[in-house]
Amino acid sequence: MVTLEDLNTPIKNTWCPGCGNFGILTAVKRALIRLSLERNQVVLVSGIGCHGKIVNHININGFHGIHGRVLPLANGIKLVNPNLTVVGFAGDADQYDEGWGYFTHAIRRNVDMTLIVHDNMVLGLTTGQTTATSRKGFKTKSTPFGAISPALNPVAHAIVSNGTFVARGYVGEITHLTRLMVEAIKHKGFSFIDVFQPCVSFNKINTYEWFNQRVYKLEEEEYDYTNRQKALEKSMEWGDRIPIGIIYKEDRLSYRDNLSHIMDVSLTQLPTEDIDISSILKSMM
Ligand SMILES: Cc1ncc(C[n+]2csc(CCOP(=O)(O)OP(=O)(O)O)c2C)c(N)n1
Ligand code: SF4
Ligand SMILES: [Mg+2]
Repeated sequence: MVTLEDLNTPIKNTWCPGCGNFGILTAVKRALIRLSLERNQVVLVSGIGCHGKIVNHININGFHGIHGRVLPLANGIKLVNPNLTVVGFAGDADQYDEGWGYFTHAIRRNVDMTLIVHDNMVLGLTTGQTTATSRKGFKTKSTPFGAISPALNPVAHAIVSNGTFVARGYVGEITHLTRLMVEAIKHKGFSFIDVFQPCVSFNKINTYEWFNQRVYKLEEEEYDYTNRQKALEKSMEWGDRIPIGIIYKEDRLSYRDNLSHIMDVSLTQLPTEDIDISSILKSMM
């Protein structure tokens, strides 16, 4: 069984002191240990941004991909080797700006993987510009008069795109976030968690203090996450009170399960000895 020490790496961490990414890192490690997953059963994929460095700090197979392309990479890995547990880490600009199209379709197809979005409502690595989840009026160096468009709502969008596991977490609630990650990874189908992850350097509005004053746990109220209509309503709650927890969940066949009539073995199990690709390679020269 994997221990916390097994998961540590010697790579120097360059996140700013107090960055919300540390909370996500701790929660993921705890979740992987709680699920008793062995290292060779898991693949982590990340995009470009401060969040993307997370794969450097977990001693597990990791693919640091390109900006906005966490989902195509993660989906490909899962489809060729369905025995793997695949977890993607994306930033809000990464997923909700550059990677938005992939988001909708991975949800709709119900690919069996987990997507964790580090939602700090800003481009962190590029030192502070607005993203699709920056609130209207949010000022940065490149938008000194404030963002002019309203923020999109990824949680509501995931529900209307027929998502089967839609959740929201907050790094200020690490035990709760760990539980969410455990449930998300166990879910058979596409599981998505939007995680509030304060960027202490470039988002001085959506701070720990800001979230602490607003965030509440759905588990502490009477809430039925299997009711889609109610979930949509809940996903739109924003202001003095912002819910975290599983917002919507249902069971549905995953993308690959729907293809079982044509894919009874994984590509990684097919024999390769008799395959000769030299003529294909030649045609490309
Ligand atoms: C294809 C491509 N477009 C743009 C960039 C420039 N770039 C680097 S990181 C980044 C986004 C960072 O924001 P976010 O995804 O929110 O991650 P964070 O740094 O906040 O974790 C961008 C646009 C890039 N590296 N590649
Ligand atoms: S710039 Fe923001 S998101 Fe990036 S490491 Fe620093 S605090 Fe974290
Ligand atoms: Mg960001």
